[in-house]
Amino acid sequence: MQRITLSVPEISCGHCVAAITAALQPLAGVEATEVSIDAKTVTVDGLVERDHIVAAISGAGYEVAGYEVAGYEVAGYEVPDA
Ligand SMILES: [Cu+2]
Repeated sequence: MQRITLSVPEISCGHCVAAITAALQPLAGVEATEVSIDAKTVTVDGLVERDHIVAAISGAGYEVAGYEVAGYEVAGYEVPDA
C-alpha cells in the first residue's frame, strides 16, 4: 500500500472535495481518496504514480503545493524524489 498526501491550498468547500474526488477516482490503481477541507490536503491510497495524481488534481483546476509519500510496501516500485 502506498499513501500520498498532497497539499492543495485552494480547497475551500464541498465543491472542491467533489471535484477533486471525481478527478481521482478514475485513475488506475487508486483504492481510496480523502479530501480534507480543514487541512487542505488530499490523501490517496493505492498504487498510482504521483505524477498522475498531480496531473488529475491540476486538471480539475487546483494547484498542488507539495506532497508526502509514505508506506511503500511493494517491491520494485520506484519511490519518487521528494
Ligand atoms: Cu470549493
